[in-house]
Amino acid sequence: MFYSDTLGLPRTDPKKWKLITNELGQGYWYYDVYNQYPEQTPFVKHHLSTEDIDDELPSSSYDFKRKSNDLDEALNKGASFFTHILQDDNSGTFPCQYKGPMFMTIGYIVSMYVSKTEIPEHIRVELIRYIVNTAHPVDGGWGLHSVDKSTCLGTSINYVCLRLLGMDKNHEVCTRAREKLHKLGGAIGAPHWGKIYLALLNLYDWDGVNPAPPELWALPKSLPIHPGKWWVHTRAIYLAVGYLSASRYQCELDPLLKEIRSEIYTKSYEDIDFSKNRNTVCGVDLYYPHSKTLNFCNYLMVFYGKYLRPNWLLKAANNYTYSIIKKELVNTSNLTIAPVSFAFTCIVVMLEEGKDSKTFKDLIDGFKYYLFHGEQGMCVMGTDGVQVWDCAFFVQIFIMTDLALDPLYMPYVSKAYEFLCRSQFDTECEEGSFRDSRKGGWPFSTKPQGYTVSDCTAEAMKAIIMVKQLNQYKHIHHLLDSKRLNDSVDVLLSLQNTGSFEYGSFSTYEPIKAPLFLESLNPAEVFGNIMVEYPYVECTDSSVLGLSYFKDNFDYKRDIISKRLKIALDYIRKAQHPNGSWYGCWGVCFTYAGMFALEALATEGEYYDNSEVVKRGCDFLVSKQREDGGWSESMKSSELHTYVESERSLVVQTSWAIIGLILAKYPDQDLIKKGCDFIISRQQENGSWNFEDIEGVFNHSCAIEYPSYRYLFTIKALGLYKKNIL
Ligand code: LAN
Repeated sequence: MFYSDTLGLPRTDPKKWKLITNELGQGYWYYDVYNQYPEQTPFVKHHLSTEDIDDELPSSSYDFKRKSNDLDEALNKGASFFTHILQDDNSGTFPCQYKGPMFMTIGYIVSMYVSKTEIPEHIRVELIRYIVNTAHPVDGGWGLHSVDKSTCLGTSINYVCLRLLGMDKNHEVCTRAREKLHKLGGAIGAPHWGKIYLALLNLYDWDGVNPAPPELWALPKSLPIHPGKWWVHTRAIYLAVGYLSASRYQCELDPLLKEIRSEIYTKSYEDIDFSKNRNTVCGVDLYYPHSKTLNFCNYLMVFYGKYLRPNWLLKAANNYTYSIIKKELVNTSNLTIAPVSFAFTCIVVMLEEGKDSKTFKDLIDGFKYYLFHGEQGMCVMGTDGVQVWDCAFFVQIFIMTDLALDPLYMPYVSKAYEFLCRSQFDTECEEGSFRDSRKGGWPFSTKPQGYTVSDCTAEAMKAIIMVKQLNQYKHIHHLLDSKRLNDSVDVLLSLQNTGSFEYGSFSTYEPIKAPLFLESLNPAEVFGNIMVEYPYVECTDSSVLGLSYFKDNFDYKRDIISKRLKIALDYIRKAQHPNGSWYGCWGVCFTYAGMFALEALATEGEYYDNSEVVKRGCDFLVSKQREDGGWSESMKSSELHTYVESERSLVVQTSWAIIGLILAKYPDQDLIKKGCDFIISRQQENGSWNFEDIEGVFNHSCAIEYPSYRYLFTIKALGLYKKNIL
């Protein structure tokens, strides 16, 4: 069944993999040995390079009432490629491998290992390939994300993954990685989450892991440090980690784990005093060092856990934690919010209900929605996909560029619209699960995942309104009535920060609920801004776009929306840096935020020639254009909070800059044309654009890929150029 790839590693047969998706956009990979499913879709053929699909690409004969030129051709070829290759028929979404972070796959491996659940052979082989293929080419280690330097977190956990997956310690890949790990001081300096994974595997002592007491959940709800006020991700992760660390759960020590203990440290395991290493973090990993306050709190919590906590209280706290976990499993159709919390939750469920329980088995089965296969192998993704987010942009961009009127693309736009209609939340969360109202909102990935995001709601709502304005789509307008759009507006308004924190702005999943200085309790060491919600300029921009589009077309709450738009725009203006840029938190970086901010300001009538803010925003972008007409911002900008260029210009960043400039009505059209020419020059013969560099980021330090961006934003830039300038 298996053969070897170039590195001599076993690999599965790419022709046998099928991607199965349901109508809510959830997808999983199936190794179809007996050919039970129809042949591979164009997406799979392209994604795994099993077949050349260039001959299948349809071309448009639609008359755009303009003479065909290079631009038309580039646009049509790009649109044809994107829709044909990436569209998935069942769901109407664009599947992709949402990869980059190198600390997700371990969660799957640990959950399987501690519960002694066997990993199917075809998955095991591909997980190994992914880890091997992403090793640092120079030193053989791994970083926090796929384009990072090697760090102690990345190297220790991925080394452990390979060993648990069955790679021999004398395999060249392991030898190199171990050497690197030892140079980094060994696994003793792994940051908090690394220590937690290792402790669960009995490879680290809980005495060396800073505590996360579950009792915090029992504090009065009004206190600012109550976990219910933390950022939803941190909340979900520490909910499960609180239970695990207070129970000090470790799996049984077996011969393999004993061997690994002797491999990952620079001295013998028995000689390590773990309690002295709670705060030991390898220098290269450290992005957000502990504050003195955190160290003091940790000291108190350790003392409390060791000498003061009665057993009955621990039990009661864990019971309460588990009741919240159960509610969250209902809220998220057993997915929890994302893969890190998911893995920790799996282990808690195993401890509470046993590995033979239905709840546990269902959960383990759910890992399939986080696992995604690709040419480099299989990995756990950052979320269960990018479905709603990509579809919302796709619909908007195809309408904005008139491509949605082309009969060739109409079926795709319809399907994506139908998917968005199906994906709106129509129920509320369980009582007592510390969740806000979600009815009317949209998630980032899929409805089953269960979490409303501000900008995803705004972009999806805007896409739906745009379809509803086109007569050509009349037959599907009824799928979402205006009452449901009103619900979206209500959710969106409820997400705006209107209290004393960052007035007028929007955050991600909830409004800010606790003072921002709580960040000084951030225990994760490798990320910034994880403790509470923060104001985000991109989320604010998208929300402005959604609300202003709604206000222009409907009467519901018009006055309130106008007032809210005003304070949101004030926030956007205030968030601009003195050099005219905006710092972007979810894409790379100033270019990404610049595009969103300029688009939001333009919707409310602010352009280059009538607004000082817009003028400065444009001037900043223009100052970064390169000789070849492109932009080249690197992920380093996000880490360092200052504009850093990569070696060569990049198609996605160039598209973002061009979109911002066109929408801001920047007067120098030659400059814009140069950017568009650059985008076209990088297009391949078949209409595609190649992957060039990682596009997204989170928590200031971790890069993540958005594979659809190189189609969506190029098409938008070229389409806007054609419409507004030519
Ligand atoms: C995402 C992905 C999408 C992203 C946008 C919609 C683009 C953004 O505008 C708002 C925030 C959001 C929803 C977002 C939040 C953080 C996520 C979920 C991620 C970057 C994908 C993975 C990441 C998650 C936190 C990973 C787990 C790691 C932790 C540090 C908690």
